[in-house]
Amino acid sequence: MRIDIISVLPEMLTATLDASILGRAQARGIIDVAVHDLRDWTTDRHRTTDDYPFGGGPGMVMKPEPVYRALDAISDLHPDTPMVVVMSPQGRPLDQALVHDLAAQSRLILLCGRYEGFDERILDRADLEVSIGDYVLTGGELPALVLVDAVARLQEGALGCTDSATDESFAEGLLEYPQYTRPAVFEDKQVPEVLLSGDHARIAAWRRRESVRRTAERRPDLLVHAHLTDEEREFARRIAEGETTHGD
Ligand code: 9D3
Repeated sequence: MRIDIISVLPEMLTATLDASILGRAQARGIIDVAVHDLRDWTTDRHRTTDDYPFGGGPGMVMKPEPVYRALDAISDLHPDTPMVVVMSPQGRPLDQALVHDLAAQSRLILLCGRYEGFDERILDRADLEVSIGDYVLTGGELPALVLVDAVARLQEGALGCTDSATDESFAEGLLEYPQYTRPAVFEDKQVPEVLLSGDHARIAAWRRRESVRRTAERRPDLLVHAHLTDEEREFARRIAEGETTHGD
């Protein structure tokens, strides 16, 4: 998979991309990420990428001409047609289902802004606008890195352990169960007895129940799409409604 990222702060991206799982995936040729400085496609002496908004108002707006030139030039670097993704607070919220769709593309171009917004004509070139959540950041660079990290770990061979990507809680629609390691007793806190029992059926049943419990307590919104038995759904409903006895 090939990913091109356009930004006026390219150094903010390169440092992170060369490190960690992304650096390894890049070194192994699983993904090829290239970072581009938007100013390379400006033509004026000051390498201007933003301007005042027509109609007035606060902040600056990203100019269309450098972005159009960058998209044309970067598209031509590779034979496949890229999916153009603009990182924007107004975008579709990123979730694991969208990450899977993006990971299936052969090419992405990610456009990051550092301004109050994009000239609307830039968005005519976007196949998709993506947000990483409802909080205010200073630009699209960190969201682009989040997207690349999530997409890269789904590429074949990017992970150390091959089934880690499929055996994840969001795939099941439930939060993960509590985990423990040694020692069995730490500061008077005992690891649940069932986990020391060696009874794999009982352990699996306990973990499943704790996943349902946690999801009902912390993220009841996820239960809408979770695959639960009738009994699990009844258990989850009792917890979500705040009943005090959630006995096992
Ligand atoms: C406070 C300024 N805003 C209200 C008029 C608009 C605004 C413009 C640009 C708010 C944030 C930004 C910069 N953010 C991004 O470019 C961004 C982002 C984000 O802030 N949160 C979550 N996902 C994303 S994706 C891109």
